Amino acid sequence: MNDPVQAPLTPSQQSLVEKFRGRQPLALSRCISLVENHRPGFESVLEELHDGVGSARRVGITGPPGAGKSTLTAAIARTYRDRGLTVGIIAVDPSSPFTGGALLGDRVRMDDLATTEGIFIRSMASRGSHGGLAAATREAADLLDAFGFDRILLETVGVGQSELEVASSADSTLVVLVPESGDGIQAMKAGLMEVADLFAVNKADRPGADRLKKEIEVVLALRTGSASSHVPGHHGVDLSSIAAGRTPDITADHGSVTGAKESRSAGEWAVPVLKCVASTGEGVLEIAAGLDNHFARLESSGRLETNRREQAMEHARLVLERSVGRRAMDAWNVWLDATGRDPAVGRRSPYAISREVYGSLWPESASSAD
Ligand SMILES: Nc1nc2c(ncn2[C@@H]2O[C@H](COP(=O)(O)OP(=O)(O)O)[C@@H](O)[C@H]2O)c(=O)[nH]1
Ligand SMILES: [Mg+2]
Repeated sequence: MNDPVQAPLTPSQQSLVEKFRGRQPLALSRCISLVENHRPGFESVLEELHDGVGSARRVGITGPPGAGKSTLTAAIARTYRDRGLTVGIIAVDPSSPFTGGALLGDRVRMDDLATTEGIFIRSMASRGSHGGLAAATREAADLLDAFGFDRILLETVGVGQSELEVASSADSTLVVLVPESGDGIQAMKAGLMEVADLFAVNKADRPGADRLKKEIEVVLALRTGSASSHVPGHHGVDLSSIAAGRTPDITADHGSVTGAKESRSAGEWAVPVLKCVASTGEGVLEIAAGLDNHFARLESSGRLETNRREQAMEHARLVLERSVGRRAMDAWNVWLDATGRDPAVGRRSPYAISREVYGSLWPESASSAD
């Protein structure tokens, strides 16, 4: 059965880790694949490399599909590269334009190993299992961090619950919206207001950017107002719908993904709303500067340390959940092989079966389970 003690590295994993430490891009790529596909021993490799984690700054980039996240991610990466910084990018999107390889020019393609430019891009498919996406992207980002990238950008495909978890697992969360299609309303619905440390109003070359910027600012101001008053927070629902000039049903349940962002950012951080045109690079320097400011605020307020500790705890919880689940499935398969084909099994309740398997999982706890 699974031993809770971390398995030692196989000789080939040992050599992979050595090449990783020697900063060979191919080793980085192979480590990410190992982790992404949960191949045997992937946690041992992560543990082995864990010492190197912690110096990169992480930015989550989220927003509705088509808002220009990939374009903006590439543009931000370019500004970092111009400053001599190295950048690792994870695009959680199987259909990401990165797969076409066009965004950063022909030199840098998805999964390209051309780190000569100081940029490494990796696209990851979203996983179905509960909590799987957050853990998988976290671990891939840890590898980029341990490899030595200065900045890590995590782009999500949309704004579902697990994607917001991914975006807000970074140090700073950038939310990208566009003037068309009533994105301001969408933002309040999807809980984006809660996770944003900075808003980018992209496609400012199109009409309506100023209006959207103002809309977001009004809602942010109302939220701040309600946060500093002594009135229970639920009335924010009405305020945000008034701000949007819509009927009050739209934000009936804008549940927070990560808890109050106010406390995550701390230090009275005023969330900036910045216009940009990602496709031309206009306004992108300001966004990069805004992210720098946010990080500086996190550091000076002590919030960086607290956030990272909380994120590490959440990661540990996910790893535990994953280990227990794996062990349970091992026991399940053993039980199924031994007993599953017995016709009498169909007459037993699922609860009794589950209890029996559970008992084989932790034999010492079987007697006290009932
Ligand atoms: N007009 C205009 N188009 C843009 C801008 N930024 C991105 N786009 C285009 O919008 C489309 C979607 O961009 P993409 O980065 O793939 O969006 P994502 O789905 O959020 O990652 C692409 O055709 C981009 O070229 C912008 O600032 N202005
Ligand atoms: Mg994209």
